[in-house]
Amino acid sequence: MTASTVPPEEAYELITRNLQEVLNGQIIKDVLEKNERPLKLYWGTAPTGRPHCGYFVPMTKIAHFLKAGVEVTVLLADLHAFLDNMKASLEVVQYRAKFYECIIKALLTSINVPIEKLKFVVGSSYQLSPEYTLDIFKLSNICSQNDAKRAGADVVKQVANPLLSGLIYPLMQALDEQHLDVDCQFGGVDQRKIFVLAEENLPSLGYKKRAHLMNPMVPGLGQGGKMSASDPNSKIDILEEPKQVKKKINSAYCAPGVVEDNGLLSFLEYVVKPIQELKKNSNDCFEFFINRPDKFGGPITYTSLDKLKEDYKTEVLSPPDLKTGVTDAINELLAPIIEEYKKNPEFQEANTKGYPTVVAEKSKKVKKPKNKGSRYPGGVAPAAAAEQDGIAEATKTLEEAKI
Ligand code: STL
Repeated sequence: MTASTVPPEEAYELITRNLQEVLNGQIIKDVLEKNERPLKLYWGTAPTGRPHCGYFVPMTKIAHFLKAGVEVTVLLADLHAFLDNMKASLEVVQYRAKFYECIIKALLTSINVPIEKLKFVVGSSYQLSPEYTLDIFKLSNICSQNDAKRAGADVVKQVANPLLSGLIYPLMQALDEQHLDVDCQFGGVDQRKIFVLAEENLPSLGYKKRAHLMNPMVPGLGQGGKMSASDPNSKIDILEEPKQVKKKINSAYCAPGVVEDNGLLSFLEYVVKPIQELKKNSNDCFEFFINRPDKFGGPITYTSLDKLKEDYKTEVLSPPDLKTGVTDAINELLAPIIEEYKKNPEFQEANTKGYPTVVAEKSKKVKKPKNKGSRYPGGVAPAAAAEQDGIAEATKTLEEAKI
């Protein structure tokens, strides 16, 4: 029995499409060419802040992997969420892991990706085993403190007085490749240093070196394409209601004529276009409708992203008109996910228990103290310092309220 019906070259093209970098692609090619079993891959995510529209970007890649016949595992890295400056308490993180799972399933389903073969694994289900623990100790005997620190530099939140957990985090991510029994790991290019740490050290433990697939970092909606935890408008929640989407997109930074680091244009390039291609089973297609007011030229449909960018650069297409089109596109993408949320009680429970909110008392607006690290005299407790991204304005988490 062959493992995949997709020819190896075609599968490799799909697997590596739109990526920024591939390390050890030969490992992938070998498995595909032998075709004795499916290629095994995992993508890890730490269930911390609320998933936002940026999540569509890795999802289109997961869609490519599944289409290529890859056996895909999503790691819900609950212990990593805990280790990263306690971005989530162990109690609440279980609900967040469930919430992420529901979001990922609803999101993939909404773009017509069959998910029966997609596996979900919660990190703590195997990371507390004696074998895994022993491997952490073995790795800690061959990696220097400096290696571990540097590996986590782009991923672990950098604070004034770093905790030991920030050194354990990258070691565990490297070990996940072995303990999830995969051929390759996929992640953003921000994971690169951890990927290299894994490649350099797993062989010393008698484990095989894995291939690594990296997505580019996609600009968000804030100034210079930045997504900022302190600016709720720079992130659009996956469950955001249409009115809020409109408000957030309207306040997005979008300089006229500037196509570089433009979060709205990036959304079209890395989300809208790949999703349309997936739906139409095509390598290159694009159709984008803008309900432009008559006084500015009337409704228009672009069938080429390059033409749209060109028109934006020459200011034929204005920021407000681009925003109208993107708002409609996002609302169209989110509608089926919100619909699923409204009819799925498990999804709702994961949301309310994973992200409990209280209405902030408007009169008592206290200035957030500056984070000088948790061990600084009078410093902010790590959980508060790392307070969540993407929480609706006028609300704060219960965890924060308790402090
Ligand atoms: C984040 C944000 C993000 C990626 C990750 C975490 C990755 C976490 C992870 C943990 C363990 C693994 C692999 C990946 O084995 O973009 O908060």
